[in-house]
Formats: sequence, structure tokens, C-alpha cells
Amino acid sequence: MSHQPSPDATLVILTGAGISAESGLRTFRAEDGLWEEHRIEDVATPEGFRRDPDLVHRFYNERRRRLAEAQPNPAHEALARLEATWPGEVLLVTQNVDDLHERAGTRNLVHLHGELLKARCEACRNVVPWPGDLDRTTVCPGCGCSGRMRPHIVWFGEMPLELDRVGEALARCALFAAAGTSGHVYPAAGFVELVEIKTHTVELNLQPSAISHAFREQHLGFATETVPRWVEGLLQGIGRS
Ligand code: BV8
Ligand code: ZN
Repeated sequence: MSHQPSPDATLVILTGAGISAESGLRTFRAEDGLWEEHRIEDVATPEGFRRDPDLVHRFYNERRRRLAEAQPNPAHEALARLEATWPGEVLLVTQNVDDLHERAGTRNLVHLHGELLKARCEACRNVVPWPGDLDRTTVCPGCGCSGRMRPHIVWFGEMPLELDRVGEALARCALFAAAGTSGHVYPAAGFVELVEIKTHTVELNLQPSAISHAFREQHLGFATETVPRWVEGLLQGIGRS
């Protein structure tokens, strides 16, 4: 039985790689996951980038090219519909670096771990849209420095983005849901422990995750089935389906 928050309630929804899996983007920790071919230390840490920037640029260039061929799926679309139809605030906090939530129409969005289609200059801190390849000779459009551009991605050991905005929403939300995340990476995996005791919690995942124990309600299955069905139920509950 799904829980029905009141229409003016704030909803916070955390998403992970599992919500983009059916759009053809690889997750991290599945058997064919990204971490099977690359060591996290080599491609998703500042040390790895300093040690071998070409390897890291190749890793992200390949993912940018894959993203250009991917489309949002019904799970992304259902969450955009929830934001557009729900009377209260809906804040979507994604660990994903793809732009599929935006392309599905989500507006109120936090990219906790950065964005694949943006680059940042280590000299002037300028963040710019970057759909194409990056390499160690790329010139910064802001300050003209060359070789100082990096993917605008939060690597392990680096500070996630907009944590204060997320913390503020977690403190006042009546419902917190997590969709498509294995619950291994902190601080995102700890968000479910930060909400008020009266906040309802829902997990939507293909398999149980490392944090399943912390959720009151769980829907197991493919995101393209469980997320639209869950959103429909919420909207029917307020007569807005
Ligand atoms: C931080 C880069 C301090 C972007 C990512 C020791 C040393 C240093 C740090 C640490 C340490 N020990 C712990 C830490 C902290 C560390 C951490 O948590 N490490 C873990 C591994 C132990 N965290 C950090 O370093 C973070 N920074 O801590 O700074 C701090 C702390 C608090 C407050 C302030 C400062 C930085 C974390 C960000 C790292 N960057 N990636 C990129 O390349 O993409 S994390 C990486 O994992 C991705 O961003 C990804 O989003 C994230 C989480 O993975 P998931 O999204 O959950 O994906 P996964 O493959 O794991 O799971 C997919 C799930 O989907 C599965 O459950 C599967 O069943 C499900 N699924 C699959 N298919 C479907 C599906 N579900 C539904 N439908 C389907 N079809
Ligand atoms: Zn610059």
C-alpha cells in the first residue's frame, strides 16, 4: 500500500545510475558496470587525474559520446510529470552526471556529483557547457589558459555540490524516495538517515540496496515500470492523475 502525502508536502527524490540504465547508460557496480573496466582510483579521483589526465579524459569523452545517443526513459518522464503536476515542491537530487532528467523536463534539480556535459577550468574556476571531447590541450574560453580544463564532475574525496540546498529540503520533506541507487556512495547514501522520523521513505530499485533497511516502503523492479506506477499512485491520491 503506497503512502499518500498531503498535496502541499515537499517531496525529495534521490536518483542513481539505475534510473538511466534502461536509456542504455551503464551503471557502476553491475557485472558489466563501468567499474569493471576501470579502477575508481584511476578515473574518478583527483589523484588519478593528476597521474594520467589522458586516461581520465578518454573515460569521460567516451561517456559523453554515449550520452549523445541516449534518450530519457519513462522513469525520467514520470518524475518530470510529478514535478509539473504536484502542488507542493518536488526536489530531484541526482547522483547521475547525465542530462536525461533535464531532457525529460525536470527543472528543480541538483546534480550532486556534477555534470558530464560541463567542463571546469582549474585556473579560473569557470564552469562552461561542454558537449564535445576534452583533452589536456583544451583552452579555457574564460581565461585562455590551456591544459587546465577538467570534467565538471565530483570525484571521490571531493565535496559534492549543493549539499546545503539538499540538507534544507531533507529537513522539511514529508516524503523521501530513492530510485536506482545501490546506496554505496556517501553522503548521498546517508540522506535517508537525515530525514525527520515522520517523513515517509520509499525505495524503488531493481534489487535490494545497501540501504534498503532504512526505507519503509519498497518497490522492486525495473525503473521504467516501478517509477511511473508509483508516480501515478501519488497523483491519483490527490485526484490529479
Ligand atoms: C565526499 C563520479 C567528503 C561521477 C562519483 C575513503 C576515502 C575517500 C573518501 C571516502 C572513503 N570512504 C568513504 C568515502 C566517501 C566516498 C564514498 O562514499 N566512497 C564509497 C565508495 C565508500 N564519497 C566521496 O568521496 C564523496 N565525497 O565524501 O567528500 C564529504 C563528505 C560529506 C560531506 C561533505 C564532504 C564524493 C562522492 C562522489 C563520487 N563520484 N562518480 C561519475 O564518474 O559518474 S560516485 C559514482 O557512484 C556515481 O556518481 C554514481 O552516481 C554513484 C553512486 O552509484 P549508483 O548511482 O548507486 O550506481 P550503482 O551502479 O552503484 O547502482 C545502480 C543501482 O541501480 C543498483 O542498485 C541496481 O540494482 C539498480 N538498477 C540497475 N538497473 C536498474 C536499477 N534499478 C531500477 N531499474 C533498472 N533498470
Ligand atoms: Zn580558465
